Amino acid sequence: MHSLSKWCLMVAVLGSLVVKLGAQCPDRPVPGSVVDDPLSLTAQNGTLSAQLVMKHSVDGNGYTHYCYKYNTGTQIVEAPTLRVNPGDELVLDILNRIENEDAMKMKMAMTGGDAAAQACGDGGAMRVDATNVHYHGMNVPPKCHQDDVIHTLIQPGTAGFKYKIPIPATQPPGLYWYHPHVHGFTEFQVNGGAAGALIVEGMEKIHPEVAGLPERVFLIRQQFQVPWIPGPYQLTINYQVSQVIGGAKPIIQMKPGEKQFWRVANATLQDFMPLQVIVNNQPQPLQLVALDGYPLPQIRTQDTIVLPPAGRAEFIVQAPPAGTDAFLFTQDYSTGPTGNPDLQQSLAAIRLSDNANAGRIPRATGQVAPVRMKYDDLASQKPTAERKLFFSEEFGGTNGPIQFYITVDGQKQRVFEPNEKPVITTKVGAIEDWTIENRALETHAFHMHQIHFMMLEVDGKPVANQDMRDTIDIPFWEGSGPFHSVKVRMDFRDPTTAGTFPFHCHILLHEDLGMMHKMVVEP
Ligand SMILES: [Cu+2]
Repeated sequence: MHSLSKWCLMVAVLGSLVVKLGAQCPDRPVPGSVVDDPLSLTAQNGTLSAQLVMKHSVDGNGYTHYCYKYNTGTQIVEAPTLRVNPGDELVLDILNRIENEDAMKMKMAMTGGDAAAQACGDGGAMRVDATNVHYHGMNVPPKCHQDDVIHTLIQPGTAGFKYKIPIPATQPPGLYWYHPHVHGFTEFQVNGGAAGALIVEGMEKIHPEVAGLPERVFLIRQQFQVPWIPGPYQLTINYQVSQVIGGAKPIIQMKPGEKQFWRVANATLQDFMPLQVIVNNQPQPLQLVALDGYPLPQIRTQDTIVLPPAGRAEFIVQAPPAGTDAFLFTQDYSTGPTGNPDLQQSLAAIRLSDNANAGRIPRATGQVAPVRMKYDDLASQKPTAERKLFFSEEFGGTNGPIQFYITVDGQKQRVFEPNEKPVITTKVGAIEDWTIENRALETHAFHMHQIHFMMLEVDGKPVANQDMRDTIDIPFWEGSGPFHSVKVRMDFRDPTTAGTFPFHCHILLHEDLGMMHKMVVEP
């Protein structure tokens, strides 16, 4: 039902959707309270083993929750932070206990799922109450029981599914995140809050400046009352609504003058966020340490850090003196004539107090030896292939009001189908330069699975910083003049890249509607 009928049924079903189940998900924090970090689960003796139970409920305000529930033995918490070291194994048991209306299940299944021969997990139809997990940004294999999202389906009520992921010794330390990735329905569960942080430890070994600093983990999520229907939305910080009309703001506690190490994930559906810390109406210098989980070669100072949806930034913030007004803020961001409005708002107030919570403090490691990073030599390599891809949109058609495409130049524009053949074939060992152009009147967020890629050029001009990223914005076309483009370098030398995996727009509605394709890296 990859067609107009799906779209119409979706809208019709959602319009009348009232689920009368009791609360299955933990209560979210009360507006105006102190923002706490998520519970951290740490690896023991080289293994982080945990069970997460996916549940679903609708709160008193009509917002749908999807939650990764974790039982500590004394309490149930939502979406814990998973902390691993390079070389550890992550063992994650996922139980799908979504109980949803029968009508939803019947009407919202998407056919065209994979043949049984390729199925991983329970198989069956892609539908709103099936789930799986993507380990966003991790350089791990796109294989069943690891980071496969194309074939893995965990259906409600089954015995569950076990992920067993060896974390490579070369995995860059930093902030990653996990979230469901069932094609056609990714937006629903992420909209409901199903997303958590995944931290690869060791940043202080690359950047000793963060050793000993209180560390904070903030996930910015976005929630629409009705997913897929454009309209007002809420941003939340660690599940606390950031802007309640006439209400109190979330409170981040800091000691006056204190430096903290903040690890911020843009876990929104579609919000491009120019982040700032504002003190007395002035954006403060932030010491940027890492982007998308990849430590920068040198810490650099910026007063605005632009994060596309799914991007992460890790930076050192210095608290102002006592008695100062301070906020974590996201500025307006223009996504173009047909884009979504990304509105400025304060995400949290920073309250200065000598009694502020200390937060988690990473060990100081003492002597720091120079560390070689995974992609250190990439700038000097010769590409083995060059490709051009482009984002585009078409109005009218059979898959909803707008068709969203990402296309390899020279191929036909078409939306993703689960059974499609990969649109790009390459081999382990390849290094490829891709130019990604945006021919749409809307900014898109390009995301590549399994690897970080290197920024080379924007609009044909070399970038000042060749950052390693996994998600970037490709700015909209103004309607005249040249298209904007970004050139990046893809590194498939690591044998863990072998397999079939997707690249796509990380505006989740676009991804769900097919702005995605597969590529294959042959061993
Ligand atoms: Cu998009």
